[in-house]
Amino acid sequence: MNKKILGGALAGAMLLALVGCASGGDDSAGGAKDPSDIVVGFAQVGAESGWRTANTKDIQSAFKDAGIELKFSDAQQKQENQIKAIRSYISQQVDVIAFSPVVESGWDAVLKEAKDAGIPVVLTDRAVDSKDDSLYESFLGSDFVLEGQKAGEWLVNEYKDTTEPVKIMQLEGTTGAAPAIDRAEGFAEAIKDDGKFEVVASQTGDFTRAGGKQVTEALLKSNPDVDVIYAHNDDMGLGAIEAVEAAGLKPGTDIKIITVDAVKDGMQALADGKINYIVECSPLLGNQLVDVVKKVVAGEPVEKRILTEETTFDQEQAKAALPDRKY
Ligand code: GZL
Repeated sequence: MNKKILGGALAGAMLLALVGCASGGDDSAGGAKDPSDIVVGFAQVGAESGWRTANTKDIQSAFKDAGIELKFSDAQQKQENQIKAIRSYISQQVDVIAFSPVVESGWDAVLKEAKDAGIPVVLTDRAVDSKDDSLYESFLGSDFVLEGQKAGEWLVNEYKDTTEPVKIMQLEGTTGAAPAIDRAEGFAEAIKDDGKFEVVASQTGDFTRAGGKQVTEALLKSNPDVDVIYAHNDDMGLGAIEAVEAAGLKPGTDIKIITVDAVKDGMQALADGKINYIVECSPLLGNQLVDVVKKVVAGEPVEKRILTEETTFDQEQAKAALPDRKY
């Protein structure tokens, strides 16, 4: 290449480099972007429960209202599918990756790939057990241990005037999932000092209605005299109701049922007296996630742990709350 063309090429390259920086092309340094220029990749767990459906709907509508592009994937409750989706978002060079880890473990490698690619990650709903919290900007979701404690505390109070043994069947969420691990831990913590309580059977129903029904049918055969069913979510509790009725028993009366979530179907069963107590777990994380994404893109600080507000419902409270429930 002769000197004249070489000189022109160098000048052009320098000009491009300047323009690139000037137009904010280098996002790694942060800097507010118009929402319409932000692209987020979201790797959802699946569509296993009423809670998940409500969570997906809320996140999609929040990003639509914010004018931010949301690439969305449904992993059908398989970790390998979530990892594939995250890798795809990395190759598409999205501005932020958000996801709800289906299980706690096994994320460090792919989260390091995102970090090395300069793409910030936000955890929503469920946590990871990684020791390196530099792998994500923030974890936005409920305190599942507290949810389990609230369920156990209601049970302790419900049986405070009896000394008879109380046999409990526990329907666990997805094996290895943070809400399953933590709700079991919190519940056990709350009942441990009262010797009349015994968890006589505990098995995963994978957070689904079908799983709750199948497991309850099986466990009732081997434990026909259980007094209480503690289900880690409404959907498994609704499946348990079907199994209890098929066994000729009255759910909420012959066998008390406690669940977590407070989705519409669960609240209706509570109002109808088939469930006795529900601990709320809010799926409405969309607006908070939009807020975190905007701050992360703008290079503003975000809290490492953002808790969601939630309450509890007994049967009377459910009747009053049902007309206004959003999900
Ligand atoms: C809890 C969420 C759980 C719900 C289930 O935040 O991860 O997963 O309790 C859902 O209904 O399947």
